[in-house]
Amino acid sequence: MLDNVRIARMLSETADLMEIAQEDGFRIRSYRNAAASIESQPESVLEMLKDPSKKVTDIKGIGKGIAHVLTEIAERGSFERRDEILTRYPPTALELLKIQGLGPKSIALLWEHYRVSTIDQLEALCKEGKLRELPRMGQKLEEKVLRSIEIYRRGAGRFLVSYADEVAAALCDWLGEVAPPGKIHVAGSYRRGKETIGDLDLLVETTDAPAVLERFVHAPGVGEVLGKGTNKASAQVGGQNLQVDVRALPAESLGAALQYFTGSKEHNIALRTRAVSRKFTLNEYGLFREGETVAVASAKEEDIYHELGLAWIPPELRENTGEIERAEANTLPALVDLADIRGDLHMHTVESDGRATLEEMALAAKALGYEYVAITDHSKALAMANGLDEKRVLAFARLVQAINKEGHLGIHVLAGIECDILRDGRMDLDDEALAALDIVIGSVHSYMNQESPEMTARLLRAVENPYLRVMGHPTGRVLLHRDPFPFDFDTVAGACAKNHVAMEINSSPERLDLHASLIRAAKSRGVRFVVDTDAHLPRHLGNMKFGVKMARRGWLEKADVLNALPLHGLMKAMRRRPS
Ligand code: DGT
Ligand code: CA
Ligand code: CA
Ligand code: ZN
Repeated sequence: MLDNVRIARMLSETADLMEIAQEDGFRIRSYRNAAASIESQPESVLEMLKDPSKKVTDIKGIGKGIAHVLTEIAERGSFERRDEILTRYPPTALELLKIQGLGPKSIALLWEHYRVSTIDQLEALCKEGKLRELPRMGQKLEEKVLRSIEIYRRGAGRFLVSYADEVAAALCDWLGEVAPPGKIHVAGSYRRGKETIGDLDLLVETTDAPAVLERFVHAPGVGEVLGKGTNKASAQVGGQNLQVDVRALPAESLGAALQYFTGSKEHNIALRTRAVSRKFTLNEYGLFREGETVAVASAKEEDIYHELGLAWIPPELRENTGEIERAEANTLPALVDLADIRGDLHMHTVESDGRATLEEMALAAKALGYEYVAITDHSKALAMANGLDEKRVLAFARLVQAINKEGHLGIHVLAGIECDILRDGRMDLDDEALAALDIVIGSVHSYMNQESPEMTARLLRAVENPYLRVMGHPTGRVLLHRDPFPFDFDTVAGACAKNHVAMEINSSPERLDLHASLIRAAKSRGVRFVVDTDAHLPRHLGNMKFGVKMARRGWLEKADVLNALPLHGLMKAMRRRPS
C-alpha cells in the first residue's frame, strides 16, 4: 500500500525532527510505532478513514492522538505537529541524519551554533575545521563525516533493492486490473539483480496503452508525474520518491523492448556492435536486416540472441564482462536458482538480537520448503546484542540435539553461531564451544577501520581456526552507508579455499555482501559459498531471492553453493577439517 508508505514516511520524518529537537522520548516512540504499523498495514488507512464501519484505532500502535494526525493528513496533506517543528528546523536537516557519525543531538548542535542544515554546509564546516570546535566533536569525527558525505553523494538517488521490490510488487498488483500478471515485466537494473536501483523500468504488454498509463498515474503512492505520453509515463512513487518509467507496448515488440531496457548499457552496446558487424540493426523495436523494415526478431528476447548467433543470456550476466563470448561458444554457466536452495544458514533469535524464537524461525524456514536451517546467534563480544558465551553455547548445542532427536519441528536444525572475529583475528569463543556446533560463521563487527595489512592478517588468522566454516558478510559493506573495509581480498580468498572455509553471500538487502566481481574472483580461487539471509525475524527469510541474484551475478552454479546440497552433503562439508 503505497499511500500507507508515504504516510509512514511523514510520521517517521516528524519523529526524526522531534529527536533533533530533543523532545519527549515517549511521544517520539509513539510516532515511530505508528509509522511501522501503518507501513505494514495491507489496507489503505486513508480509505479506512472514509469508511464509517472501520476504525483506524483498531490498528496496533494507533491511539487517539495518531488517529487525529491521520485525519489531518487526509484533509490537508500535513499536520500541525509537523508544520510547527518545520518552522524550527528545515526539512533539509533530515538529510543530515543520513550521514554516519551524526546523531540527532549533533545535528541540533550544528543548527544552533552554525545554522547548518545541508550537506554542502556541513562539508564546508568540516573542511574549515570548525566542527571540532563544538563540544564532544573532534578532528577524527570531521574526517569520518567527510568520508561519510562522499559515500552518501555516491549513493544519492539510488535505492535498496528491497524497497524497489516493494514498489514494483505494489504496482504490478495495481496494474493487474488492466494487464494480467504475465504481461507486466520489470526490466532495467532490477531484472539484472543489481544491489541498488536507480529507477524502475516497467514494460507492459497491451493493446490499450492509454488505459495502462492512465491507471499507472493514478496508482496509490504516485507523487509527482514527471511525464505522460502515448506509450510512456514516468512518475515518482512511494515514500522515498523512486522514479518509475512505464512503457506500454504491443506483444510484437515485447522481446526487443525487454532486451533493450534490461541493459546494461555496456551489454547493449556490445550486442549492437555485433549486430552491425553481421549487417543487422538492433533497437528497442526489433532486430532488422540492413535496409529492411520487417523485423527478423522482436516478440521474443530469445530469438534476438539466437539470430545473432548467441545463446540466450540470463539478465544477471548482462554486464559485458565475458557473457557474450561465452554465449557464442554456448558455454554459459548453468546459474544457481532460488529453487536449488535447501536451507538457510544464518539467522538470529531472541537469544541475541533477533525478534523471534528458535521454533518460530525454524517453522518459518520449514514453510519455505527448506530441508534444514541453522540458528546462528551472536557471540559474547556483541554484548549489546546479548551474544552467547561458552556456557550458553554448550547448552544451546544440547538443546538443538534434543530438538532434532524429538523431531517435532519437522525440519533439521543445525546448531550454529555467528562468532565475532576479534581485533587480532582470534575467535570470540574457545575451541571447546566451537567444537560443539554444526556451523561456525566468523564475522567482523568491530575495529573495521583497521588498515589493510592489519585487517588482512586478522582475517587470515581467523581462517586458520579449524572450526571456522563460513566467512560472514566478508567485506562489511553496508549499502549506501559504509564502504567495504580494506583488505587483500585475493589472499584471504585463497586461504579460504585452502582451509575449506566458505564465503557468505549475505542476502540482507542492506548488505548484499559479497559483490558480484568479488564472488567471481573468489570462485576463480576455488572458494565455495553459502547464500543465507542473516534474518532477525521470520519475514527476513524471504530475502534469500536477493542473495541468489547476487550469486547469479557472480556466475555461480548450483555446485558452488553449499546450501544447495542435501543435508548429508552439507554436514560433510561442515565437518571439522582434518588438521
Ligand atoms: P539504474 O536505473 O541506474 O539502476 O540502471 P538501469 O540499467 O536500469 O538504467 P536505466 O534505467 O537508465 O536504463 C534502463 C536500460 O535501458 C539500461 O540498462 C539500458 C537501456 N538504456 C538506457 N539508456 C541507454 C543508452 O543511452 N544506450 C543504450 N545502449 N542503452 C540504454
Ligand atoms: Ca532503471
Ligand atoms: Ca529508467
Ligand atoms: Zn553479522
